[in-house]
Amino acid sequence: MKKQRIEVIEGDITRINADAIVNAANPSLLGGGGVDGAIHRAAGPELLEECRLLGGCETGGAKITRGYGLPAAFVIHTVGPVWRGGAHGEDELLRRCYLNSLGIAADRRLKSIAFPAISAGAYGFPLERAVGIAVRTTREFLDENKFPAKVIFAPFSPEAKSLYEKALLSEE
Ligand code: AR6
Repeated sequence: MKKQRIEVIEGDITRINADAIVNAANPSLLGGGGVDGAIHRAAGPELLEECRLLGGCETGGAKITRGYGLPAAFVIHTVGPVWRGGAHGEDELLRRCYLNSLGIAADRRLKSIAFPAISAGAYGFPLERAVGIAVRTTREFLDENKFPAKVIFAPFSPEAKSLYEKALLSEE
């Protein structure tokens, strides 16, 4: 049951045809590099216009906009923690990114949502640890919620893909 609700699709998250894709944003919500830059480029300038109205977002929080030029109808913008060695609440803040993003998807009764590896790029969170938190938190949430029906993890490299697959196997 649970397994079918989680899928791993390697590649550019902006191409994924889910109800929502998650953006690994920064507190300004006004764009940046990495997956944030790719999402804004693919969505077009209207996304930035809507983001300007949101007034930023705290670390661990999440806010939703429309997807504009993306195949996804919505973008859920979340702000991961900057890695500062692991003793500054980074794990819990990353967990909140997943819970808050999934919570928005559940409130809206979205069927599918795709996540990049939040914080594991420019923000320096160790990838394997980030993937473990992503998988554990998502599993917990899906155990208690009907929506979203499907969660897609979108690793951006073969190495990242195998880390998701390993985490999904080891926690069954
Ligand atoms: N599709 C899927 N994953 C991607 C894509 C893509 N198109 N591009 C990169 N990744 P990062 P962060 C992966 O740096 O660490 C921005 O400037 C990437 O390989 O995008 O949360 C924001 O504005 C990595 O595994 O996000 C913030 O300032 C993962 O996405 C800051 O970076 C996250 O890398 C946020 O840093």
